Amino acid sequence: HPRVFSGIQPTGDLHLGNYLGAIMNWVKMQETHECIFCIVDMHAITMKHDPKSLARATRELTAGLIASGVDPDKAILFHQSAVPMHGQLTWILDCVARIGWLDRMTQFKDKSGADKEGASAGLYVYPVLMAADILGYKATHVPVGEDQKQHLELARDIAEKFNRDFGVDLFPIPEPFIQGAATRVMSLRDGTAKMSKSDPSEMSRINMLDDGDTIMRKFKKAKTDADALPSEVAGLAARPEAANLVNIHAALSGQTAADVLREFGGQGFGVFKPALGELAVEKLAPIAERFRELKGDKKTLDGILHRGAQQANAIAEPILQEAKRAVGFLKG
Ligand code: AQP
Repeated sequence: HPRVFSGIQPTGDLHLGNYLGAIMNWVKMQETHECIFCIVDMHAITMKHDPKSLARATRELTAGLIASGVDPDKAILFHQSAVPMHGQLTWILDCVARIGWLDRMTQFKDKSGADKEGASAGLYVYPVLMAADILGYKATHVPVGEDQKQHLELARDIAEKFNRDFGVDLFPIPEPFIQGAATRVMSLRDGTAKMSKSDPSEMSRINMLDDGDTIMRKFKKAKTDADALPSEVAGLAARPEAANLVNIHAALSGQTAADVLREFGGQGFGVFKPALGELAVEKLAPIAERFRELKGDKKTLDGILHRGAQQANAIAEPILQEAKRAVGFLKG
């Protein structure tokens, strides 16, 4: 039966790319599907991190997700390290995945930078942990941004190989669910780089907690060409910065890019940017306000995560047992 799994790392502040590429879809899907949303703190330690910040970031992200509309009464919301399956299934899947497969992962190449030898082994097997996250719940649909497509394909390969190698039909092959008008939100400074928390320039991204003035300023200063907006989507083809702003508008206003161009085609950025800024402020300000109310309430947040972890564990534990049996481990 259909089951949705998706994860997000508690590293840095939520930005508009996370919201439009992932979280907005989570909020929609929780109305129609069984959903499991995971704060992937085990993924967050693959890079150098500070333990105190990680604990704070995990709570803050919980608050941020709830403020964005994730409802712990409709979806399971928990942190990864609280459910033992993630680590245990990863080991089994490490032995299924091939080194050649991992060598092709572009995110490792990007994140390990120049010093590949000095990167953690965890960063290298990161996609296998992600496969365990998904397969350990027998998830069928995984809403993600486009940047995660390659990892999802790897999870599919691992599921198929596991089923084939052990002659079982244990893991469903998960489908990526990449949807919305902004599946790849780009930097406001460079229309060819994705908006990301690790970009050193604050002007490159809209943070979910930016105040109204900051949002307006960032959009007004966003890099663009000097031409007016085209009246048709085809006219955006060689204009990555313009395309990005139009897609952001479309995603925030719940329209298509064509709709946005029907309204703004022929207008210059002097008109479009402030309109986009105002739309973003209107959508994001209530989220930021709810976030501020929630984020100090440690007890409530920890309670939500604890309950979510119990619910997640109840689903994952029997699946882990099936996987252990399939590879030939005796019952403990
Ligand atoms: N720019 C983006 N456009 C669309 N979707 C995006 N996502 C991230 N950036 C964009 C989606 O957000 C979800 C959570 O991703 P994550 O926790 O893995 O965050 P990330 O990819 O590490 O975020 P960053 O900002 O991109 O971090 P760095 O800078 O460390 O690489 C995922 O569904 C992702 O697709």
